[in-house]
Amino acid sequence: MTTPPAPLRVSLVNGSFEQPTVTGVEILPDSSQTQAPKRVPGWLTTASDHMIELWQTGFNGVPSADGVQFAELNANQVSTLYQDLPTTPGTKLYWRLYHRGRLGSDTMALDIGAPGATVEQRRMTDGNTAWGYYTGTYIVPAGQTLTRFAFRSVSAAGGNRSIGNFLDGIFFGTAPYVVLTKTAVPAGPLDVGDAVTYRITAQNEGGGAADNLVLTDAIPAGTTYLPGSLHIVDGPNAGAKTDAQGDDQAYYDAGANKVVFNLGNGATAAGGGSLPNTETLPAGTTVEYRVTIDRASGGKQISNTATATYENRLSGTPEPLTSTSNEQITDVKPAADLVATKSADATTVTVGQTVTYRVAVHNAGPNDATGVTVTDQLPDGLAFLSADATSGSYDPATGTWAVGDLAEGATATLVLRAKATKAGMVTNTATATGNEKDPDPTNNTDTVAVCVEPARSCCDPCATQM
Ligand SMILES: [Ca+2]
Ligand SMILES: [Ca+2]
Ligand SMILES: [Ca+2]
Repeated sequence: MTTPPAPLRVSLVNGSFEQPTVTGVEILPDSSQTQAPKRVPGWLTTASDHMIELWQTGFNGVPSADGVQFAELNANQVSTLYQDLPTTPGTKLYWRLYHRGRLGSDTMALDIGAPGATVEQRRMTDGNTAWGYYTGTYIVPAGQTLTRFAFRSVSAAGGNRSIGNFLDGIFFGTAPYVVLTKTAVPAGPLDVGDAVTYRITAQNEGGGAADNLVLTDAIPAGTTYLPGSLHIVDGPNAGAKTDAQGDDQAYYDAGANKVVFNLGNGATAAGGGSLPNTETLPAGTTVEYRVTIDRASGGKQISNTATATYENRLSGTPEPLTSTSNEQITDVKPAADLVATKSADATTVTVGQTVTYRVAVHNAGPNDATGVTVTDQLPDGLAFLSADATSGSYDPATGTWAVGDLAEGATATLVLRAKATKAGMVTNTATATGNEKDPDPTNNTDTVAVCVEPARSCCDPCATQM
């Protein structure tokens, strides 16, 4: 079953206050002030002047908790900093953030809910010597298609509510949600023996990163893995990978007949890495490998799905998750292995005698054959007498035996008689062809040689001696 579509992705914009780049401290317009040349993307404030205060790490001796910038909740006024995000009711949202006091212990509240009807989720008090780290979850209530995620200043050391409450490294969003898309190139229908390239793209349509991302693809039934074909086409650590296990991020497991790719930022031979959501680079990662189509797949379909396992680490305990790709189906054209055999009843004859050839064409499968033709032109020195075929007919003018259809496992035979007209070695070949792909062309031809000796006359002195 294909993984169902992701719930609406929720992901804060500029949650770590890294944009725009500031020097020291700057008080800048919020994201509603679209005419301002330099403003803070993503964030809105209830302050009437629409100003937000960003700090560069180290300013006044305060280091950032995440990245190189952070925010002070109150710029010029007591206010609330927020983002409104479209949400799918019933979705579980995860949040985490860093909070710190400025002059002493500052207190702030996290409010989440419909705009105008937010509910306090947590009250946080932190001193000015270290960042406090907080995490939590929130289930979007029925009917709530827009959710406000808001920070409200409650109190600040020194009594000035327009100073205090540093914020950084905020995440508020949906769990990671990996979507796998699989294609086969070429699309088909293909022939037995053809190579197929499977290409699988993993994208994280969730909010949080997909951690420990491992993609596994069982080699589809009816195909054989083509050694040396593992490749990370784009994404972290792109390039060719070896079939061996333990030396790089991918391997072919011959015992289980599957390929395994450890993917994402920081992936190694030992395990999967982290794939951020599609709004963050890299926006996904693509791998490929190749197979050849087995003879047994003739006239059938090859079906293949890939699977990814990963973890949601947005809350304390990693939550294991799984995604399955779309089912990729490739049609395989029928194939028929025709086998020609030819023999002569006698391989030594005398001029004037009849040479009897027995020609057979067998269909070794895997599918029924159509339009089967055996070409068996009588060579110089043999004059056609008669032909008896179990199916179809033989045309001595062209040397073509039009067999017609030949079911899988069936054999058609032709008895071909010719008169030897001159002495010498006569070599004669039969070659079978059909409409279907022949997976083994080496057995389509058979040759027999017949020695024609000179006729003995009654006047021949040699003959009279015998
Ligand atoms: Ca930051
Ligand atoms: Ca390898
Ligand atoms: Ca053949």
